[in-house]
Amino acid sequence: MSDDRSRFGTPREDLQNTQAAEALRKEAALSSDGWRRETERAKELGLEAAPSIGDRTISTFSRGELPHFAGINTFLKAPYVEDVQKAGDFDVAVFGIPLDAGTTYRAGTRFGPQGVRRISALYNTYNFDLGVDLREQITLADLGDVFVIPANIEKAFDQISRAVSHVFRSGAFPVMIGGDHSIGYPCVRGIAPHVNGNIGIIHIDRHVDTQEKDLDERMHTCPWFHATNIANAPPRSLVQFGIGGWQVPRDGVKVCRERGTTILTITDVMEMGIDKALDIALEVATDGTEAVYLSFDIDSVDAGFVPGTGWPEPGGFLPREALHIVRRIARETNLCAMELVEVSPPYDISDITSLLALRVVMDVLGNLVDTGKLPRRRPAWLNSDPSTEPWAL
Ligand SMILES: [Mn+2]
Repeated sequence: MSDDRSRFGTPREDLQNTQAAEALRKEAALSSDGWRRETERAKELGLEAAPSIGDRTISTFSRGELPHFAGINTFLKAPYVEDVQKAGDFDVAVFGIPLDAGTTYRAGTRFGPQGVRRISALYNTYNFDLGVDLREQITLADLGDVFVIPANIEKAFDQISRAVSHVFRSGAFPVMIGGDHSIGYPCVRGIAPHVNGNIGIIHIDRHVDTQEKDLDERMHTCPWFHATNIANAPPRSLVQFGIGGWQVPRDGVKVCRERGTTILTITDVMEMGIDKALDIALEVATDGTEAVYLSFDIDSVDAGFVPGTGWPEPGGFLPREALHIVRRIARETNLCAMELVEVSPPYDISDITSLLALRVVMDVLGNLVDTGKLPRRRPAWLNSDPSTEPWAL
């Protein structure tokens, strides 16, 4: 019955140029070599399956992606690369920054990396609409977590800058999973000395995060005050997208006004249309810069979708708007690294906050692959041996 072609459909003429039609064509062109290597490796390390198992790609011990509910949850079941000296052997290096010392209300972001890794078991490496398969097209490592110092935020910052610097200079594309938003400053500080030229920062958030201190320390309300003090991360190249509501401290607003950062509220984005707003954001972040850094705060999304965060605020982006935003950022900028912050699993429900955070990261990677930006050649602006050590800035 299934071979009776008289029962098959034919693609409609008027749907030849849809994303779905293109997705079907792209899938046919993808390799399956990575998958074959993974199943061979699983059999070698995890034994041939019992004789009663018909599918001979299955092993006795689970050693790869399948089954999704089994195994040890690294990010997307990527290899855990214990030796960080090997970071540069991979196109993308994901690592966690489990810090919540910078939170000022709900804590719990120290469990953010674990939450995102756990739910990442749900995904495979292929995305239908993009027509990409990360396993076939790039190499991905999970480097584990930075050893943060929970009782001393400045020492934690030094550890974070050192870690980010190490990964960044290796040439791998760094993905940092926080952690609260205070990590934005030490992450940029770890990158800045390695970029010959200026860095633009695209900050997706409901909060400005630009005050000098909060509760007498450099908390999660403060990263962009300090990051934009770095010589090659000027405030004129900082875009703050989605800001608004009842949780924006006036001390931070004053700094934005004085330094001339570019802010677009949710209402601005709605009124001008998301693509026009993005045109402006991309222009500000790329004008006169060599590379763009993406800081995505999960609380930029409406509180109804992201209960697992420190300062939930109603009225933010819808999930598919968030995905559209990162799609365009990945496709249209010279993205050099990203951070995903403020996922707090103790407040989450059914892992939905972690899942959206994961999706944001995955969509950035997928769009970088789809546009040929990953795997990347060593960028001309990348300086692996700067005269300034980042933690000394
Ligand atoms: Mn925020």
